[in-house]
Amino acid sequence: MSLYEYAHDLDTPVHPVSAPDYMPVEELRALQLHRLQGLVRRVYDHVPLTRARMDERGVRPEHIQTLKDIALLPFMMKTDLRDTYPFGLFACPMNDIVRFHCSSGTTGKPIVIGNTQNDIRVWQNGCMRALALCGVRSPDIMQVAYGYGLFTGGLGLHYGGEGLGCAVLPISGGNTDRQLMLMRDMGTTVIACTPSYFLHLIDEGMKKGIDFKRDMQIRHGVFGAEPWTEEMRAKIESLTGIFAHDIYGLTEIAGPGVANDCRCRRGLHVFEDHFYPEIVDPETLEPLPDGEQGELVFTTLTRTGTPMLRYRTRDISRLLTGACPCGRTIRAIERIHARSDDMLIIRGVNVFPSQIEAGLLSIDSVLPHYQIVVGKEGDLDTIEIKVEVTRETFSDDIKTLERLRQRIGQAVQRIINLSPHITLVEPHTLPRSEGKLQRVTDLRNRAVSSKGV
Ligand code: DLL
Repeated sequence: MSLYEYAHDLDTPVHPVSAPDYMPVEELRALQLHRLQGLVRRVYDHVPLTRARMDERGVRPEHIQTLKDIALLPFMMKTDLRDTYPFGLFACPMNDIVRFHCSSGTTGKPIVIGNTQNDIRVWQNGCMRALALCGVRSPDIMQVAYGYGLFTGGLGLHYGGEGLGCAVLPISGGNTDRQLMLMRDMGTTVIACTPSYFLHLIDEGMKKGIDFKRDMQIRHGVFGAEPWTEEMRAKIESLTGIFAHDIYGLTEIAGPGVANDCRCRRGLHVFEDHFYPEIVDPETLEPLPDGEQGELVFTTLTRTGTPMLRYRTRDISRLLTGACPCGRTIRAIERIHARSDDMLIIRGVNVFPSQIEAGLLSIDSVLPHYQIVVGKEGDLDTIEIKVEVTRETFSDDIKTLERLRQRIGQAVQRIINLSPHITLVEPHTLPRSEGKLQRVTDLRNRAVSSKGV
């Protein structure tokens, strides 16, 4: 059976948890409005910051009469969580909180999210639906190699897998030798981790003579928490023969399980009966029509601990138009290529790391391990891309290597319109990560420009 045919067999029969994915659209909109009205009332009554902002605009909860009226409401941002650290945006008594999660902020203090029993159930529902969308089901053995702890990846996928009746192996991130040993000995069928960590597992496995296609039982990879490209997906699938799925989410909204791609791979379906999506123009903050690219904004329709009204994610996406052939009625977003704050401005040109990744991986002998270093020579910005190439390539003569360097440079230049300096390096020489990988170093401001866990 080809991977494609297999994929098309994935979610039949539909797991009962997926029923809301297929709700008639009118019913879904009515449910969303009902939930939005309840949410706005709760937040207005219990969160002083939002109440003050709504009062300033002359907006009261009863003004929310249609879903479009969401545009009357103020936005929330990471800085609001930081400014009211740790509990200022909580909308329930502390007695109702059963678990905290935190995510790193841009300054020293993390942001703190409180979950009630209800919120944990809503989140688990999102993760179960995400996994069901991937085709994960009992009796899958699911190795959760996302970090457990304040980061939401580990516990989120853990509860999702258990909810579906899978056998979960809660190994957390790191300890790569043990990951590989258990994966092989126990016959893991589903791996959940960042795509960059999975690449590291493949790499370390190869060093030990492990061939994923021959020696492992893995059929599904549930990859997310960092931007990755279709080119990276193709690389992972061809190296391992698994089906690589894209799972999206963020701590402020729940964690993983806010959206997930389906077998059609048009984009990621949002579990919008709980997490209401909008796309806004990041400059004017005006809502954009479906199909247009902008900043992704979420409203947590059903959360009660730290509910978010119009939370600005900084992630760039668009809401897809037209029906999805999989039959789901919940809308889908385009996969996240970038965060607006990951954009590099090099010699005045806007560059996203994912564009560079797409160019690099279009060349066969390039391995999916690279680092981007942005610097300055005099007044001029410079960009160097260090990239691993296969060992066989490295043993080629200098002329062949130089030709490869040029080909890679041209492939990237075609996409970003800048000519990068390409440095070819041997396999296993660039940094690896057990969680989110930082691939960009911007020496111009002496700071590393993407974030980690
Ligand atoms: O990364 C939650 C998560 C865990 C998602 C495991 C998926 C799997 P945070 O640490 O708060 O939460 O980071 C959220 O990570 O705003 C995106 O910029 C990025 N991100 C998450 N998933 C994806 C994805 C978790 N599939 C931030 N593609 C988000 C691209 C992603 N970026």
